[in-house]
Amino acid sequence: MTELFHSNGFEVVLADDLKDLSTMQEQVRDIAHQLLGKPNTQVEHDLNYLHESFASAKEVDDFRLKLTTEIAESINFGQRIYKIFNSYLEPLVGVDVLAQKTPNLVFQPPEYPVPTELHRDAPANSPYEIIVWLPFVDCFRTKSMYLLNRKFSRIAAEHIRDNPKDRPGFDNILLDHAELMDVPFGSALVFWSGLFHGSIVNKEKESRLSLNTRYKNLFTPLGLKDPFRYFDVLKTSSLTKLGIDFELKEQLD
Ligand SMILES: O=C(O)CCC(=O)C(=O)O
Ligand SMILES: [Fe+2]
Repeated sequence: MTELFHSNGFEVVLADDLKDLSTMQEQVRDIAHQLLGKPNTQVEHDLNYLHESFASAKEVDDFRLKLTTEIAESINFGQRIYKIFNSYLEPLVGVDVLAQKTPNLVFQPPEYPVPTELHRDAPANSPYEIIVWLPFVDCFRTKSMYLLNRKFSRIAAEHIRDNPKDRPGFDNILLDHAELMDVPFGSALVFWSGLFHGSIVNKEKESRLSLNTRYKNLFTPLGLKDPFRYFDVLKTSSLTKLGIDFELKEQLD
C-alpha cells in the first residue's frame, strides 16, 4: 500500500470506519442546512445540490467561511479523520501526531468561477506533512482536483528553477501529466505536501464539497508556518509522554 504512496506521492484510500465517515457526512449536511434554513432530504442529494441556495460567488464564499467555522468547532474532525483512515495514516505518520487546528473547506458549485490555483503546500508547509483530502460527495472529472505525481512534480519544480520565465513550458508539463483524481465518497485522497495540485472550473452538474487537513509527526522538521498557530498535538505515545514529563519536571530540579 505505502509503496504506491512512496512512488506516486499520493493514494486514494478507503475509510476503515465508513460508519463514522457517514455520520460526519450527515453532520456536515445538517450544519450546512441549518445555516441555509433548508429541510433535509437524502444526504448525498442535499450536498450535491447545495448550490441551488446561492445567487452569487460572494454568497458562496460567505457560506463556505461560516461552514468552516462551525465544522472546526463542532465535529472533532482532526481526531476522527485520523481514526477513520488509521490503518493507512499511522504507518506513514506514526503515533506522535500533530494535526491541523482548523480544516480547509472547498465548495465548488457548477461553473463557480474561482477554482484552486496551481500550487504546492511545501515548502511553506513542511515536506514531512501529508494532506487528507476528504470529499463529502463523489468527486470525479472537473468536480475533483488535479495533481502531478511525485516524478512530474519534481520535473515541474526543476523546470521553474532552471527556466523561471518559461511559463508555457511549465504549463505543458501540467497539461501532459496532471491527473484529475477520482475520489468517491467513502475514500480520501492522501497526498504528500510536495505535489503540485489545483482545480479547474467544475463543469459537472453537482457541487463539490470537500475538506482538506494536514498531519505530521511531532518529531519531524517544521515548515515555515508557526506550528502552534496551525497545529495541535493530537496524540503521543506513552514513551513520548514520559520523555516530555521528564524534560519538563525532573530535569528542572
Ligand atoms: O480542493 C482543492 O481544490 C484544493 C485543496 C488543496 O489545495 C489542498 O488540499 O492542499
Ligand atoms: Fe493545497
